[in-house]
Amino acid sequence: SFLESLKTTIITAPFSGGQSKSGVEDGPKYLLRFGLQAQLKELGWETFIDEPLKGKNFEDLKDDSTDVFENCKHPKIVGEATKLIYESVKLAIFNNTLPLTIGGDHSIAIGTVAGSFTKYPNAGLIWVDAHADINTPKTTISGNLHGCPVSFLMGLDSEFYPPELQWVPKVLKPNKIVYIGLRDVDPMERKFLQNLGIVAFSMYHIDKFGINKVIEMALEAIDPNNENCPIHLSYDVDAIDPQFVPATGTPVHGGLTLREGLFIGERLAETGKLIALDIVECNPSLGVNEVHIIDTIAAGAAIARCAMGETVL
Ligand code: Z70
Ligand code: MN
Ligand code: MN
Ligand code: MN
Repeated sequence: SFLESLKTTIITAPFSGGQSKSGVEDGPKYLLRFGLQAQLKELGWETFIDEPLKGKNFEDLKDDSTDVFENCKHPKIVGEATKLIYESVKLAIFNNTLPLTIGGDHSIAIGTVAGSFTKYPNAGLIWVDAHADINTPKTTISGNLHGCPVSFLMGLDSEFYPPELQWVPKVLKPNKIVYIGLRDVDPMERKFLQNLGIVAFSMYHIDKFGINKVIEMALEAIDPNNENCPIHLSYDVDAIDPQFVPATGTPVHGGLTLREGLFIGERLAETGKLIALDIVECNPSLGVNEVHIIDTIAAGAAIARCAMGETVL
């Protein structure tokens, strides 16, 4: 294992500037109120909390209509927030703790992955999501930067980046990321996946092979020569079907069952290779009723626990 002992830093990332719906910034508060920290302690983890965005009011800054770059919305606050998260993840990981970053929208992974790969340059990234999040400032149709984190980490179309995001180290090679759960991919994103030869398992592959086989293939893809590469898991809860996880910004039908979603975490815990974990896109404001909110937050917390070693027996 890459950790000397079970120590984790829960990094709160209450940020919504990567997309247009408000409420996702409340994800960390709800996950903590649900008891996530105590649940991890129960699993034997010594827990620390870091709040890198504390004292910042990014919500108000979302009204700044000058914070645009071409079609991209809010590059300034995304650049500033992700830089703070990057520093926090680096500190956590160099202090021999596992950074568990709780979002917030998925733009925060710009900071988390840049941070973890700074310590572990040969790491592999497992991106669990309905979406590929590999648009560039040139290809994005929505202009939402939560649809772009992977491209910044790879340096795709890098001559066309907003100045506030030029700090991002280009740590990710196409053969070190693998996707699980895709079902809503933009045409230009699909081109990137094809042209770069990125290994991606859509819902079609999960139906065809089953989730266990898909994870085995995913693990093989990011570490083909069995070099004990560490793993960063970036988990967008919208990978799971909206019947189980309804309170999220971009729900897409036909997703993972809750069990398939948790199995990914359980299987990764079993590898002993996990070095960083993100749980993103829990948006309590988008629950139509209380049950939706509880189901979504409970699922987010359960993913974290499973990936951090919870077992039934
Ligand atoms: C689309 C875009 C996205 C999450 C939506 C959607 C991206 N490809 N990611 N919700 N979590 O806007 O670029
Ligand atoms: Mn995502
Ligand atoms: Mn998504
Ligand atoms: Mn969204």
